[in-house]
Amino acid sequence: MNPATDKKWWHDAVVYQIYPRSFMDANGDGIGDLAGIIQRLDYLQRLGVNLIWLSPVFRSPMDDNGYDISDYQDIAPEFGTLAEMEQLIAEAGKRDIRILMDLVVNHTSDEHPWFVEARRSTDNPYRDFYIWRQPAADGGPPNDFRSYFGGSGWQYDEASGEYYFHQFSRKQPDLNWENPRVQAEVHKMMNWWLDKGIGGFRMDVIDLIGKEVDAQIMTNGARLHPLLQEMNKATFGGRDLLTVGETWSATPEIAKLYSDPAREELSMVFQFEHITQTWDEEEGKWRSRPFCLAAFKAITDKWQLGLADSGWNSLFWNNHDLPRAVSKFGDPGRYRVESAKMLATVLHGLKGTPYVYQGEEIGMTNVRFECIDQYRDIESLNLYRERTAAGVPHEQMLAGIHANGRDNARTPMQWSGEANAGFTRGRPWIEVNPNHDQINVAAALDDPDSVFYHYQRLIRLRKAHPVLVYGDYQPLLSEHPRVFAYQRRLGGQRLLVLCNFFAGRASLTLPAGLQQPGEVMISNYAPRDHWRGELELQPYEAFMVLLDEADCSVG
Ligand code: TEU
Ligand code: CA
Repeated sequence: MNPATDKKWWHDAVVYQIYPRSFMDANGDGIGDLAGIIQRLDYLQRLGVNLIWLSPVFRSPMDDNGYDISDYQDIAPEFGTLAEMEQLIAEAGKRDIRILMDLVVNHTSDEHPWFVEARRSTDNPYRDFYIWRQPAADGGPPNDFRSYFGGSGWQYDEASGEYYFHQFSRKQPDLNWENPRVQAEVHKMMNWWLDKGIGGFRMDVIDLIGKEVDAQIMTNGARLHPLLQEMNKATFGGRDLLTVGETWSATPEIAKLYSDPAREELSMVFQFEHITQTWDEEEGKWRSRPFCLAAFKAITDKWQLGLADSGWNSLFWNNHDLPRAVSKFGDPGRYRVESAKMLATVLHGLKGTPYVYQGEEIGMTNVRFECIDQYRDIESLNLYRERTAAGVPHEQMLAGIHANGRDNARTPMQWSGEANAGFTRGRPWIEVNPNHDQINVAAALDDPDSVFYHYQRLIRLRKAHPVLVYGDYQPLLSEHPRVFAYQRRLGGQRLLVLCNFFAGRASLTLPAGLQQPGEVMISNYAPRDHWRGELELQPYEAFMVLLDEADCSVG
């Protein structure tokens, strides 16, 4: 990719993800809404982000908090109205912020008119919008595919005596993307939103739409990339927008298929290897494995170097499905501020587009509800029930939910130390994290040393320094057990990033060629005036140095 010729407006952008149900409640019903987001746009402008990834706000029975859509061209009443959505797009635009809508088209809600029609009879014109199969010989599900949310992936339909397929909840039937009418309807809907001036799409589990159900091939089916090329041509292609696909199955090679501009598919994808390496082989996310820096380094090297020449990386620590960054990869206790800043420095120094999940910019942490009834997430509740029924001890499942459950990300945004963290005047749909008295936006804005201003500075640095956007990535000190270090090089410019991932001190000596004078761009401790000889980093110490242009070859 030649920065001179292939520059994109979003190459130096930073995206902020909003989970609308938990961001800001303007009308006191305890549920976040569009009016609440509009109220907080000045805060996001102050942070400096350029795009908002808005998790679904479409009409939905909320079986999976909006990832089960019953009308793609209307807004869920609890979130607001179409007029408010258009106002959000306009008000954000005034602040140079564009909106990415969440495109959830691997499945719809079972209350979507397409499915209501499809269910009427086997010869209904919408029947083939979904995936139906005869029962197996024993009258049971056609095969043993398990839903991600527990139970079989097949739901029996009394009326027709057939089963329909759903990879998520039974209220999220999978669409049949082999049906050209499905493709055309989705393309029409996407253009309807594009005509409203949005900045692009985040695409939910997009690696699943090319599935071959009878062969139990769910990800990376043969039709996947042709479907995305057709979608590109029929909708956002040629409109210079940002599109990012959620692809749990991607490898660097596959990611290049999606994000090589010459292939006219997507701008980038979310890959999750740095997340799943913290999951147990057997139990998956329901049993955590300790964070392994060596594994994280290897994964980061692979993706940074793998997409160096073509394609583009997305960069994130957390989102609405994942535990909070500082709790997962840092220290939510004594070194919460230092480790939150370290994680931000590591991520925003890499090549690709950084994503900030709401609350990450103030160092919000995981929550530990002691009672399963305090949880709301369909995945956690379903799997808790299924696994404890199968004999897994309550304590073990609760520990899994404490570590990796999705509600960790979904407790209300902490705006102040007041009641309900200033999120609502009503009763929040899910309890607020009790530590909001300490961790909240008001306190962060009052404290010049807060995590907020560290994110603000990183976002500004990305705008000011092309080396942070286009510089080649080069790992350093790869064998160091406690420090993650790398450099970015663009022309004669070299930017050095050094990060201690642990609460203990860490000693290191840089290659001679990097012990050169330079300017500390950002640090979570008092800036150092040199990095010659043996250095001893403080707990979670992290800093970036722009080395002087003089002779900077690696020793
Ligand atoms: O997520 C896909 C997905 O597989 C995760 O839901 C799942 O939780 C996994 O175990 C990671 O923790 C997408 C959306 O991001 C998620 O919110 C939806 O629930 C899901 O698709 C279905 O739309
Ligand atoms: Ca509300």
